[in-house]
Amino acid sequence: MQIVYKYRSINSKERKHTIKKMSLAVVNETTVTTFVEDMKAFENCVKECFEMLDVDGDGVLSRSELREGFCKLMSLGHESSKKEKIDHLFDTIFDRFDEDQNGSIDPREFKCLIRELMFAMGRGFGNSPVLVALEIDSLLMKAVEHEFGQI
Ligand SMILES: [Ca+2]
Ligand SMILES: [Ca+2]
Repeated sequence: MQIVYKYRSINSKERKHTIKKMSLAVVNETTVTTFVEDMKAFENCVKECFEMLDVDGDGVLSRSELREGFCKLMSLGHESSKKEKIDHLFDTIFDRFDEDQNGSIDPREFKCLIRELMFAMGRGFGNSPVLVALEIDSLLMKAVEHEFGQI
């Protein structure tokens, strides 16, 4: 007698939907600063982020490209109540870091931007450990992975 396992294999595409995009981590200021000060790890990460955000691949980030990836990188979430606040914050950041005022962020400007934002986040945490929910692709998650020697 032959048994047919008709439904044995699970479609891998369906499985992907169940994978969680958030992760809990404990961070403090040192987590962030150690990462930013590790030139090699930090630069690799910045480069990776830049390429991810540069959707049209022209080597610079337009306002909309940066806006699109901003929430993800900063792990700000997507709640609509925060949207206005984030828009305002985003505009301020974009204008400040677009040093040559050409309306786009080049890799050098991007690195300064990420560096400052990371330090600002670090100061926000202070020295006592803080439990945060992080998006897998966020910069803080990279800092956490760095702390555990994974990158
Ligand atoms: Ca671009
Ligand atoms: Ca620029």
